[in-house]
Amino acid sequence: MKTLLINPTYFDPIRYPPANLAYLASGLRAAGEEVAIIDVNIGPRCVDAIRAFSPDVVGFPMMSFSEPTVAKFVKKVKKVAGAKVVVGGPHVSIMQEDVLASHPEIDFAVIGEGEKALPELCAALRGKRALGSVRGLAYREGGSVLKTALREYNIRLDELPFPAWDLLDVRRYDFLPVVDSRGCPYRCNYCCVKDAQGRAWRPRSAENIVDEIQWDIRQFGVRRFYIDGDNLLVDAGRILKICDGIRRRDLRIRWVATQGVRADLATGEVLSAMRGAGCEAVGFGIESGDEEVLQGIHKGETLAEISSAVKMARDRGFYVTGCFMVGNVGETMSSVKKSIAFMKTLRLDAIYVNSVVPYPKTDLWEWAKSHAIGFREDRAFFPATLQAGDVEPAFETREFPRDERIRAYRLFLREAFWTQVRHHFPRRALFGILLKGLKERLAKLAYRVSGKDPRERVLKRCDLWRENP
Ligand code: B12
Ligand code: SF4
Repeated sequence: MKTLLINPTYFDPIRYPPANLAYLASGLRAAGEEVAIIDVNIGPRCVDAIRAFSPDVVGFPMMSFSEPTVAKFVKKVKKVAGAKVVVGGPHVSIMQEDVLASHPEIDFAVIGEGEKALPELCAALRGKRALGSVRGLAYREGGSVLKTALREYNIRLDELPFPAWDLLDVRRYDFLPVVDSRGCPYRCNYCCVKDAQGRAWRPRSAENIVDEIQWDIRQFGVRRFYIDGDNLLVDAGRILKICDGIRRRDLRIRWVATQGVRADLATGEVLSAMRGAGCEAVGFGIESGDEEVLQGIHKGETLAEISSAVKMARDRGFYVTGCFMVGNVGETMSSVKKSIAFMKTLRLDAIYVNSVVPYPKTDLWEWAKSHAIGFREDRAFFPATLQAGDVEPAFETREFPRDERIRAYRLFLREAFWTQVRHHFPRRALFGILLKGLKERLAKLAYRVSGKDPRERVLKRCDLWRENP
């Protein structure tokens, strides 16, 4: 059985290799299945490749924000290949059988991890087992959507084969991801990882991670990596061992941990070890500069912990990034001003500001359903999370009405921009910030005029996306 995996999620200008699909492909290969991957970010000529491979099954990953994009791709793929279509990924694990109910053109939905479920589905399609025996599967039968027993999040990550990067042209990407763990025990109100990957933190061993990095260097000549996991530092002993392994094996890599680093877990010892092992950038999800808001969103961190972690990282020469949110539970214009004031004290190298979006089934989503005014469950606002333009807030509250939310968001963006300019002046990075600011402004203008995400141009380059492929 031939399975083709297609990455429909578009990025611009950085290219992130699809770790999800590389893992799925290695799972399929381990089960003796034939598999190929197409990334629409890389290969604009997909139609010929699909016809040449002639797949029996085509798989797409689906996030909440990419649901409409995937739905459109599925229709086109059906025209070109006529294969069975299966979707998986965070949005599917969260919405489960609802995904099939909303998209008649999709045949199967895999809920949870796919490395074992996908080969089992292929076996079922070959008639070797019953569909009903594949755990974590939603499928159609006699006009209704059925769901099998859920699959537990219990894959032992060290036992998985390394991601099948050989199926992608790795030279076309900026770096390779290393998925260090799955699942998260924390309870941030806006986060869906508990449903997407499970509540328990499942780490890979330090040795297994360093083996993978060494294998990537030997096989593909790659020396730039990023940590693609949610919680790198939960076990301080493990991260120290990872750094020690990188140094002892003399791997000479450059890597970044711009996500997955919690400020409350970032000790001086851990940060020094990371820096010594070639880590150049760390990023903190700061979210708010108001202690009460931090508590309200169950971040489990204090402003003092954040300040201290950022300072320790700066002192060790990291490029330090920080992400903030505007409009969370309990937020008002005055708390946003506190966030701005806090942001200015941190001397961050790069600052990202997002207008809050309640993703399905998160605590924030549940809260918004009962407390917020004008909460739109239709998810049509998801493209807004891509920072493409001035964001229409997903909801408003009496204490923080819509117009004020927009004003606060714009104010934060402006202050973040000038804070970065002042911070980098007169260093070379200043040029990059100014260029980024200019590009963002043009993108916003295009967004406002056309109502379309300008970064769709990545999709438009792809022949499968264009009408009548
Ligand atoms: C790395 C990462 C990124 C990276 C790169 C993403 C990439 N494509 O490689 C960057 C930094 C660019 C990024 C950006 C964003 N991200 Co992000 N990201 C992640 C993160 C931390 C890890 C994803 C990953 O690679 N996991 C490792 C793989 C192996 O696991 P997996 O994806 O779950 O895949 C498994 C299963 O889901 C399943 N599966 C997946 N796909 C498929 C397909 C098929 C056919 C099958 C059968 C099974 C299957 O099998 C896989 C193997 O077991 C997740 C958090 C998380 N833990 O999932 C957030 C996450 C996916 N991101 C999220 C968001 C919101 C964003 C942004 C919108 C943030 C923002 N405000 O800008 C942007 C969107 C950018 C864009 N254009 O897509 C949300 C999505 C929520 C949702 N409901 O959809 C998540 C879940 C974070 C969260 N806590 O809420 N992200
Ligand atoms: S935001 Fe990060 S720390 Fe918080 S629950 Fe999600 S994955 Fe865990």
